[in-house]
Amino acid sequence: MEENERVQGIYRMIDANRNRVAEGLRVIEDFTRFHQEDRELTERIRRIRHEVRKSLHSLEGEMLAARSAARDPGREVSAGSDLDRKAGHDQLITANFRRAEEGIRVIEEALHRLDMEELSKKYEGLRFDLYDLEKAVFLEKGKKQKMAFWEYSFYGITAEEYSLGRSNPEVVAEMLAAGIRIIQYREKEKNLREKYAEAMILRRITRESGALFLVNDHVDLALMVEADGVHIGQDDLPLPEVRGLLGPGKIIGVSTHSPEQARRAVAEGADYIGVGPLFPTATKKDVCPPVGLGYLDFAVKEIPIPLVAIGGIKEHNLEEVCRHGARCVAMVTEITGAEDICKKIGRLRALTKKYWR
Ligand code: TZP
Ligand code: MG
Repeated sequence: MEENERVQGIYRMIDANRNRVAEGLRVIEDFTRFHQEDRELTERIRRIRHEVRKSLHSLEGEMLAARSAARDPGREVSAGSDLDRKAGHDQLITANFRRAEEGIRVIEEALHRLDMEELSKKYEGLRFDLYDLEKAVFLEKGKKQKMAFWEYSFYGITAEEYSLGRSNPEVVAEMLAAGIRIIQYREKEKNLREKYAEAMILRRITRESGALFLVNDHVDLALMVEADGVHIGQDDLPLPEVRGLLGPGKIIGVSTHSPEQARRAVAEGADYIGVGPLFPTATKKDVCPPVGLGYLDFAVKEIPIPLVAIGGIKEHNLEEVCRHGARCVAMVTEITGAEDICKKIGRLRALTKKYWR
């Protein structure tokens, strides 16, 4: 093969793979934009897509000259694609990441053969950026699925002192049997070693029944027992620091009692907020006076992340809370203090029928 032909082949290879990469990234970008509605991820993908186009600008003339209409590589790539037939979102996204990563790899090699080492290195960097991005997209996807648990559900919280002599694991087992899918381990009295042992049990049984497990206050404990996340209050460790320790994949919930606190929690990246106490409650010793249903109205209207209504909610006022737009409700004494937790939750659920799906 003549040298000229060899070089032309390399340019065509770069041209074709630039299209392949751009197409793959476009599919992922539209997924994060329209399906995940994640602005930051979408921006990151767009940046890489533009970078891939921009960095090859200096070779545009050569690539154009090497491209022949009859052998349009872009057309071959599209025709050979089975991407439309991919079963689920996961497969579709994985296939497109592979496509983009492989395309970049080919461009890297081709540039290397043209002795363009610096540019080749740049593409290597882009490929590693894509690997990170792939992880982030799937992390975000897993988190989204978990946050769907906040839609039309009860949120169970432990409180052994109100549990009629039953242990925290016993009460949680009953909550799970009754279909509660979010459990928070809240325990203010026991020492850390006891909390650790109990949290281990709760993690096991929540996992077995496909429920989420959150730990109140203790970030370290949450990490040790592989909880799904933590719930923190206004006097606990600062949210940005907690996020730093837990990473983006874990759920962080924050108790809020005012619009300012709610807005700050959202700005700092909380995954959900607690809204309350709506009514007087004796369960939380250091809690502020009831904030009232007006604060729930505000949160339902203005806060773009999941909410959990809390504080003094009982069978007799649950409907009112639902009428004000709550789709996730936490009750401590009403559930832990019920003689028959299963029956209690059955009655509570029946009351929500008119408001929830
Ligand atoms: N955070 C705000 S109010 C509260 C917490 C933990 C306690 C709610 O308990 P109850 O028994 O449902 O009123
Ligand atoms: Mg706390």
